[in-house]
Amino acid sequence: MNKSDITSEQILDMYQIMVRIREFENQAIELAKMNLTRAAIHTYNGEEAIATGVCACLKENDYITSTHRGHGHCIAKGADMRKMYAELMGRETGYCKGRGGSMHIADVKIGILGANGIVAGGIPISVGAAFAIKLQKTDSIVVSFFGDGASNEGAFHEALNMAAVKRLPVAFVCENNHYGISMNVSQSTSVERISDRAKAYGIKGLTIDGNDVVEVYTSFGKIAEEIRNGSGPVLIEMETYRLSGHYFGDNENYRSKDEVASWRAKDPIQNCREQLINQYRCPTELLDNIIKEERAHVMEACETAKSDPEPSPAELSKDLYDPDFKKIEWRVRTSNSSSVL
Ligand SMILES: Cc1ncc(C[n+]2csc(CCOP(=O)(O)OP(=O)(O)O)c2C)c(N)n1
Repeated sequence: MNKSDITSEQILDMYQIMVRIREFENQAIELAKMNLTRAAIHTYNGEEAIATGVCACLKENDYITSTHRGHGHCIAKGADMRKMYAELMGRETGYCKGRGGSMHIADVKIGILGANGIVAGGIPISVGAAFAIKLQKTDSIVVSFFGDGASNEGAFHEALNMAAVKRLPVAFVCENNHYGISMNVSQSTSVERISDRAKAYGIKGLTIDGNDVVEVYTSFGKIAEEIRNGSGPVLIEMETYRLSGHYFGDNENYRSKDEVASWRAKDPIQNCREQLINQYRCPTELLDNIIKEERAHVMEACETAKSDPEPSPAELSKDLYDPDFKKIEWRVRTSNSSSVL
């Protein structure tokens, strides 16, 4: 699909998802301020166009792997926000029964193979899933979301090589928000464009504007079709910026206020809103109502999760270890052999 073929309804739907993600994140920050969250919170503010535009091209039986900054990917792929908030707050009703927190949200039934606290940890998982799809001969594809920092990890390079050798149906989506915690990409990365790294693996690489949801949707839509038709893996760098700190509590002393302001002017939600108003004559009341609706929707999910129970102390270790693991541990401890451990 070209940009000119996209309808105002499709853009409006994506605007709504971006607003949902932003509202979710803003409320997550409020929970962190109230000390109700149980682990670090890395918000996706400013990067919403990527998860939204990419996931709008996916089917339910397509898969994604995510990162420590994964709330937006999960929401765009259809995760249940009440279960997400419950997980953030350590409640029994959360995605991991409150044992995992923000960085461990997964919903395999709808193709979310997991957020991941290990930088680049999701990339090899996406390659494994793509290998399974190839063996099963279905038309699903996998999208691996990761940051610019992750592209300097060994796992990224090994995974791209393996995916290229096997021509696997996987899209590597690098969210280049210019920082790995406090380090600017120009100090950490050997190439001008992260997409240049595709050449080393003999695959297609391209860079697009990750703050323009229409561009993400149309460019990624073409790539997704190519991958579905057997092109093999593609590396797509999407340029963006995180408007909030690396995590809740970051003092942000590694970047200037002017730099943040220059990217705030390129806020993907505001961009999309302006496109809808100026190019499609969309009434502002309609867009304002979407914000009100999504805020109410998010608040309802949050308030319900807040009143959900915490795990009982007696059951805290339940579901953390494989029951067979304990058996092995017991056998080792009671063995007479001194060479076992
Ligand atoms: C293997 C590993 N190394 C280091 C860390 C600590 N860490 C957490 S987030 C992060 C920065 C990641 O940067 P990037 O991949 O660009 O993602 P972003 O935070 O910008 O979304 C680091 C180094 C980690 N979690 N895992």
